[in-house]
Amino acid sequence: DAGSKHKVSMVFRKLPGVSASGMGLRLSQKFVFLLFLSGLVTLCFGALFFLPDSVRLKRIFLSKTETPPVTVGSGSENDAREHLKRPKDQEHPLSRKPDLSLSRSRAESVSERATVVDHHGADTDTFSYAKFKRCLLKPPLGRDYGKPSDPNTNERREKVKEMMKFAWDNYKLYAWGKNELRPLTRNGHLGNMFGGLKGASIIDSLDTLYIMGLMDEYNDAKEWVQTSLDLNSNGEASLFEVNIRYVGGLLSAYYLTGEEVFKSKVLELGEKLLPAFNTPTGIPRGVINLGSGTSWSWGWASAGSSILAEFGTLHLEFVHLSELSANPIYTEKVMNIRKLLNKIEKPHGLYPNFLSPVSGNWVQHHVSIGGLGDSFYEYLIKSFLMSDKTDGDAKKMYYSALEAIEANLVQKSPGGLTYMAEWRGGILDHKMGHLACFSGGMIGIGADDGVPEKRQHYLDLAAEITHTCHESYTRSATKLGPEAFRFDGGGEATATRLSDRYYILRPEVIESYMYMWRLTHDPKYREWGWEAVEALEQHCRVEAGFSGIRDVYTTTASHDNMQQSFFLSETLKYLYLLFSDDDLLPLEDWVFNTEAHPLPIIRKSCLQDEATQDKTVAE
Ligand code: DMJ
Repeated sequence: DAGSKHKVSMVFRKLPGVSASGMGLRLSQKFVFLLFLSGLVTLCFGALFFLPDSVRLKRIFLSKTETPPVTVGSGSENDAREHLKRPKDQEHPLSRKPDLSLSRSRAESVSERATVVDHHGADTDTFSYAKFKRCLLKPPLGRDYGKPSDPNTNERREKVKEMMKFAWDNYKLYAWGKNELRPLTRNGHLGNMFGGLKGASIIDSLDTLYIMGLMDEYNDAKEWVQTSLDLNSNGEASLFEVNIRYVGGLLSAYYLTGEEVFKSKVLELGEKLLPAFNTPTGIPRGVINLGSGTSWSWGWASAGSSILAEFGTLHLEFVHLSELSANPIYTEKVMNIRKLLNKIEKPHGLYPNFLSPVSGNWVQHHVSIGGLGDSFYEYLIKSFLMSDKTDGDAKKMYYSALEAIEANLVQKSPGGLTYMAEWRGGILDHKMGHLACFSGGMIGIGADDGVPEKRQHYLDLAAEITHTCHESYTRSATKLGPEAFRFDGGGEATATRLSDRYYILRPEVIESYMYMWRLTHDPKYREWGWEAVEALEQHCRVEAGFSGIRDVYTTTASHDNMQQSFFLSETLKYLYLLFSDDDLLPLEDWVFNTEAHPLPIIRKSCLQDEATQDKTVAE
């Protein structure tokens, strides 16, 4: 407008050597000005190369060409993709052994380096799938997809695969693209846990389908991710649930298959979760709007608090987001949570379930290894294991937490059953939730890194807890366990309240069987797993899928009409692994997130060695 034009001419009038009329610069001044301008543009453009990959600006200006995976050993991931298209009876893509030798010849290094330079230019920080594969100790799918040599075990494994196919086919038929299948009414369920994100059962199933060799089904799932997984939703999501199912599911699909689509989707989603950490302490709130980034606490959480098992169950996935994006921000966010928890005063060494994201203080003194607390402890030991045993803080925090748990919560019933009670400001509630049954497996996988004099003790404790959880199953009419069982009021390992009698296809007891099998090879764990298969078939299988039941103590089933996505991601995966050889997703290379999505152990020294080799060759 006229006013602003006048203001501009006033400004120029004040500059020495500049006439306001027609901005009459002298030729030499114009030249200097243009030189300065082009210098500035070059500088800005150059600076883009130094920004981390995840910065949006960089991606707009320097759109990266997708790097086809690099040839490793006898095969390549491009070949693998071809194999995915073959009929399902044919070879499973990762069955051909990758070259896992770390001492590659110089010639190999040179040829690989050439590929890296071609596609990534100078960006040596970019995640290399080929490098990651070389740093694994074993092939992810084993010598023969973990096929057991014993025919009886193999038959059981095939049965589990059939259950997965049945659950998947019905989901596909009646609920495709929705979050869960409602098997009685034969329709889909969206719910409000994922902020408008869809396809939870698809994301949760990707890795299970893949390891079972259900390749047609896996390809359908992958295609849905490519064409229909829309991350631009605008609803209120549980940060925890989106992280463990979507972030975890996409991460493990990427690590297993090398398909770029999973990586780009998970990085896009990861960015959307970051605003949840914008609180005075950096402790995220439980609910986040994925569109606007606003976050708040659950209405039911006392005094606007955040939940231990929610903000304490981000570590594994966020560290991997940093790995893949080469952006440290994700690790910084979870390390900040860790720092605060490490520093804060803990009653009797215990971690209460509610913490204020504003003051950083505990809000209530309720401690539980079941719901609200559970996976926080799991992620401590798994962070240590996933860091190739370098994360000393996680190790220290885990073993001191376990000591406090043993001193305050672990109890023995009159009938000789070991269980984990809950703690309310010093008063024990003699109840154990189904969720707490994951702790058998957790204590088992942590046994070996405890102080030498306690290792056997931890393994025994893990076995005792798993035994108690098995008892909670055998003491019911359906041979499935209730949501919570008690050790008071005359009962032992049984639910005394009507409201605790349901079973919603949860995995925790079977999860502990799987770990205990891997650790001890005691055949009873496979037998217990088989009992669960029979019970699921008898009481939860309906015409169009699997459903939870309302009362485990009666055989006249009342179904809840819900096939939970964790049934496909956890319950059936753990059963399948239980009846497989140990070389299917070997624990030397993989840790499972709390939704049973396998994430690889990060071998920093191996990855860095490789980086150094690449650099030397380039010089
Ligand atoms: C799953 O989503 C995860 O295992 C979580 O840690 C706890 N609850 C369910 C399964 O029961």
